[in-house]
Amino acid sequence: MTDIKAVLRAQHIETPSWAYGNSGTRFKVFAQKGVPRDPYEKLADAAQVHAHTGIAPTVALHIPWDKVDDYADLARHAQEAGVGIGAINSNVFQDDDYMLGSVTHPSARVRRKATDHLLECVDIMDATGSDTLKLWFSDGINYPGQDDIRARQDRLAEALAEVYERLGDGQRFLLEYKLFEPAFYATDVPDWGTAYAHCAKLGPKAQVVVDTGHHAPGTNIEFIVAFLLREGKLGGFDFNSRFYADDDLMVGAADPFQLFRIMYEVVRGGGLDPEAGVAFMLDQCHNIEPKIPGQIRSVMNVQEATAKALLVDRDALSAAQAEGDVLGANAVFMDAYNTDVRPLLAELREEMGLAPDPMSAYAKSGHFEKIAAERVGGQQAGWGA
Ligand code: AOS
Ligand code: ZN
Ligand code: ZN
Repeated sequence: MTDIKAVLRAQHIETPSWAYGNSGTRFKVFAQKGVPRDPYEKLADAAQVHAHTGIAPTVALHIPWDKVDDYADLARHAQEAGVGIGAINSNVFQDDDYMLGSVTHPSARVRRKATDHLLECVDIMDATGSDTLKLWFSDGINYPGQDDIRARQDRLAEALAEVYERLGDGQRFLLEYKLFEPAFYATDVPDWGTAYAHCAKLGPKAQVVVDTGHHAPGTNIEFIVAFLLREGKLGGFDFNSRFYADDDLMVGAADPFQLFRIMYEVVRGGGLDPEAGVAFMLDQCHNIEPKIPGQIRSVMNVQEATAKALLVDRDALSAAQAEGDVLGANAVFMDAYNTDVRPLLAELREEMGLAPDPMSAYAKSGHFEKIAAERVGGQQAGWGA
């Protein structure tokens, strides 16, 4: 039988630097107390999440939001704080130049500028020791006929190939897809199939990242996860919750059952094996809730769903499936989902030398009061966004 606690101890959930900054919607960004003023302070906040959960040892950076002069120094600082640098997220959506796209833009000059930024992100991976580049393109068109859909695919393929060539040993890129927004008529990487096709053509260092908020309502995300894992193309997740669009709410908040179903396919496909290289990242914004507790709660939500997925009695499930016992198979699945795993996780944390409840431990730690007093003028997550 699987040693569930050992698997849960080994699971790593990566928090994003931008979750610690001020955020909001296009209507209003709400400034909160104690928000980091620079990338160093974001790392310090991420270290708090790791200190209380024990399973969030890396932080994703976003360039240029986390731009510093010396990335090696930033990585050293992270290590001192008790965390490592995770995925490097590129940004080819924020400059005026990118109004009509970045790597798929009709102008060769803009495409060059965008690709150069992606290559610069690989330099930053070299300097920080990060092994993952995350690519999300806001590219697309708003009106039929605005640009040539097929030519844009050619331009995308060309840029991806150049970045792929630049990757060193042990480095990879993850290509993210998104149904719509900011482009509304035709997005250049709208779905997992498009991302998969580009990655499959390039080779093993190109994989797909599934952002759970980037699908049409009703999409069976766990099917996508099962398919990509089977093909060795599931590079990781950007976890969050959605009710309507790309809401970036806390993972597991809107639909914990969906998260369980996703995690079951991860377990079933061997995706928790560190060798599988599946990165469990959060991509969230905490517009109205406090940020560090929001991240702690999110890490716990992923952990709870993972524990439930590990509890599925695989032998009983296989037997019921083989017999065509529809209700029996479904019952095995639901039994696991309906199990309260919180006592198990509290026990696990105590075995790891942590407080059983990370939320109350953080609240009692006095960290928030300290940063609220010390930090004045916190940064916006996506400055200028
Ligand atoms: C955008 O919708 C995506 O989810 C990206 O992952 C994006 O790169 C991230 O939000 C940081 O900019
Ligand atoms: Zn994302
Ligand atoms: Zn998104």
